[in-house]
Amino acid sequence: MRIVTLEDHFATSMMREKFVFPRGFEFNYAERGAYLGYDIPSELLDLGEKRIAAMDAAGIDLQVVSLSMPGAEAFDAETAIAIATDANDRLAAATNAHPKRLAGFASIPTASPTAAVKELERAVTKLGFKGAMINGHVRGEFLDDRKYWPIFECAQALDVPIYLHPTIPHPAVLKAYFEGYGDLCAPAWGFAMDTCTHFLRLVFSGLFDACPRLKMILGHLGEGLPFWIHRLNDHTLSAAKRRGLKKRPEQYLRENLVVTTSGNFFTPAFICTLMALGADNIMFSVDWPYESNRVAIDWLSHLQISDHDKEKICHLNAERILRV
Ligand code: GRE
Ligand code: ZN
Repeated sequence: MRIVTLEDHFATSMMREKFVFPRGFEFNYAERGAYLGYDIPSELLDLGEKRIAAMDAAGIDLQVVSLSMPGAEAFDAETAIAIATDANDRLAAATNAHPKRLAGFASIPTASPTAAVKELERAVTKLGFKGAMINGHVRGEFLDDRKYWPIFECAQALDVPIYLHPTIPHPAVLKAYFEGYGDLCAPAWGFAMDTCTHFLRLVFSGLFDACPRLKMILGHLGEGLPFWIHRLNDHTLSAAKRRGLKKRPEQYLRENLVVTTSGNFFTPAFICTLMALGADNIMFSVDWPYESNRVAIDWLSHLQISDHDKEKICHLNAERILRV
């Protein structure tokens, strides 16, 4: 069975040199790497043989690769343009060298929505990328702000998805929720909190009424949102009307959201996601190199679902939504 994954990251030296982790953010690359059995920072820098060897060892056919968190979102417009352009050019060289094994999601300089639209167009139409990955808030600003909507309008017009990826929680949240508990602020919990809240702000802002065909991808089994659909919907029906939304909140989660399995290889949570969203809206993914290709594939191979659902999750949905 063809296996496509779409939350797999790389890093650039330019981004590393320019980024300073904020006080209070804790993620221990060395500890995580020791647990997984390889060095995360060096795997992130590879866009060639080492990456493909690790895919081969697990049986992954195609990775849709993206610039790692924090991505261009963490920078002012001028720096973000330089980082995104450099990252996209490097990624395009890799996808051109290995067109059957690697594809790309664009990095876009969100701090300048005009430049972000231009770069998204270039990445999709000239570099052959499959969509864009946005790493959460833009230095504390969420994308429900109307000034960012041209990016979503552009994605809808190009018929490509936007992958909303976690980032370091908003500075105020980092302080209020995680001071003294920094170990919880990243993949363990803070990433999901920040990303779910961001996605729900987009829903309640009316973005998906303005862009009804836009597909947004959330990783980590939808960051937990499938578990919340009933309670969320039940408690916001009148709020949604008051805000002038055209549909019930849950409808946007069914029509505009697709999720991946990245880094959430937990069968009870997967079954909930499958029941809540259906097999057409779930795509297998890993989150390399923060997660192990082998662990992900081992989990997948033990999933007791129908062959047709597995085909959808492993490649048919990605082929439909990303045209890979
Ligand atoms: C991820 O992509 O899931 C990730 C990062 C950075 C640190 C940890 C992590 O981008 O899991
Ligand atoms: Zn990731």
